[in-house]
Amino acid sequence: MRICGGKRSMFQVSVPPISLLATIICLTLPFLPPTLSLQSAVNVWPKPRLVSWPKPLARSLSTNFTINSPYHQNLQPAISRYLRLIRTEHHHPLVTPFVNVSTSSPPLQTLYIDISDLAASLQHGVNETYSLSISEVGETAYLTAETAWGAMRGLETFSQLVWGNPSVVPVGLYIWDAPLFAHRGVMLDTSRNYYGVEDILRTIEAMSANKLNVFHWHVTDSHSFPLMVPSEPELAAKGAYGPDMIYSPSDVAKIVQFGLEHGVRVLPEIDSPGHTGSWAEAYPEIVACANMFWLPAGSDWGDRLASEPGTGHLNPLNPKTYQVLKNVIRDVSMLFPETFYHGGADEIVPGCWKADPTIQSFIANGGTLSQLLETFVNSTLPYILSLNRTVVYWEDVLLDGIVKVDSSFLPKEHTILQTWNNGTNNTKRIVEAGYRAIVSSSEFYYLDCGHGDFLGNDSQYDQQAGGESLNGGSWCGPFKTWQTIYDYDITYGLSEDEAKLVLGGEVALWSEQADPTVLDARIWPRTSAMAETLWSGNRDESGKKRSAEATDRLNEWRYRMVSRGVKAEPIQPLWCVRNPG
Ligand code: CP6
Repeated sequence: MRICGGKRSMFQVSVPPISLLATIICLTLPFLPPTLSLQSAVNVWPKPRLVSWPKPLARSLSTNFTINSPYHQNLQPAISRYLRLIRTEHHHPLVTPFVNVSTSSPPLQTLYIDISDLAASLQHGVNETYSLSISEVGETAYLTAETAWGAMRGLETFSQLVWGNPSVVPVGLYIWDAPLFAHRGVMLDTSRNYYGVEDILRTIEAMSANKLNVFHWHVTDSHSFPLMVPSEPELAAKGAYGPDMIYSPSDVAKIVQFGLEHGVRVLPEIDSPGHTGSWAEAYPEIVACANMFWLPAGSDWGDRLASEPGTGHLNPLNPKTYQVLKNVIRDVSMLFPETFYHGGADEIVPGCWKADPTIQSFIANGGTLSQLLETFVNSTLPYILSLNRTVVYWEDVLLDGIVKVDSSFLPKEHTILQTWNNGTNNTKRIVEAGYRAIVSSSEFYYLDCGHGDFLGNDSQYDQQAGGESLNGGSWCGPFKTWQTIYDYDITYGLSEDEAKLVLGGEVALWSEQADPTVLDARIWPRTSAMAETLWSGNRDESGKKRSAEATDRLNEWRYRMVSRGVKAEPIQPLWCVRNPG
């Protein structure tokens, strides 16, 4: 029987699992000497691109270890944070590293940081390369980076190399590291359920520990409007779940600043024209079919009112729509320095627009729903570009079967499409059309599915949907394991040139069935799997998928994340640590 999925590295002595003894071993686990298996002391997640560590040597870290770096406004707080972590973490590995701790070398005193371009700002494509060298002798280690953001990545690596009490660090070590993909993100939906600022900060901190660099904030949707937009205060005042469930401008500033100090961009999404039911609390006149549910059983997708109960679509024919939306876009671009602006544009449901009388007469006069979407895009996209932003939309706007726009409405150099359907097929369609793509294929990167059916099998909504339900039903698919996420090749089937248009990927946590109580465990450690694949790939030197080898490393990393305050869920019983399979 195979219980543990790991594959030990060359240093490890494997002990075959003996099922009969399992219970006894589990009971006596805390008393066993921690010597049954051995693991490399260089256990960095995501795995660096190049590690040279010819001899398993380590030496101690001075108790007054310091970090020396040129001044940089956002790097400075990161250094203070890492200094505290490095001095106090005293990580106790699950598996004792195989290493010789030198007693003759002096303790490591200083990490010296050298940065060539201190002015580089945190934006898409910024250089995150770093190299780290810790010699066998001498009191100083060196971290060299092009930018402050690369230095932050290197500091994270350094912090993961330190373990034990008193602390030791591997020496005779050289690491060169850089990401394979520039865009490595987590999308969080704060509309279906509300998350406090602290939950978001904890998520950003854990992201930076995994070398992820984009927090895609799906802040508004049909179910609530929790963002205080200064020039449209009624949207949140009426559309949020409550006065204590609103992100104020100072909350946003705090999150953006926290992101800067962690090398994480905060990319806002104001989903429209679909997914805007909550806007109707303040402005019912600009929202079609607000709060209507499903059409009767048997109706096809084209006649549906909703992608899920409680929908609403902005009405592209009402001038007031653009007055409100442009105020929102302008304020959002002032609140978020990020140069990408996500406009949503997913899941236009024909029946919703068709329920509106003004739209009915537009259609009666020969207008089409695609023309409506084109009107909407043409009335908002140029405005977004005028604010020096690059627009991100969900793929639907170009690829949807029923309501989409002609590609002439989406300038290729200023529009990025985020794919979520049909795996790599849709990625290919996007890049073949000449657009840059962000990959969030739901079959791999949607974290929300698999924990039941929020509509309920026999609810009136489910009946009206003809038995097809959301986020738990068959089309949502099974729970995505970390291996499923790890093994996904986001550029599969693309030519070299097409692959260059794939900026990277994002996992997505839609929150119909998630809130702060489950946040950490829903995201971690599965998102760590994507983090490694996008940073250094999912294959070993021989080109084979390395998820088996990654198991023990991920287990160890998950354990370190937990001790750093992130409630990442377990991927194995502790028993597996003692009985590698
Ligand atoms: N909300 C918004 C959602 C989803 C999307 N957009 C969604 C669709 C299908 C699944 C999960 C989530 N809940 N605004 C799609 C981009 Cl399975």
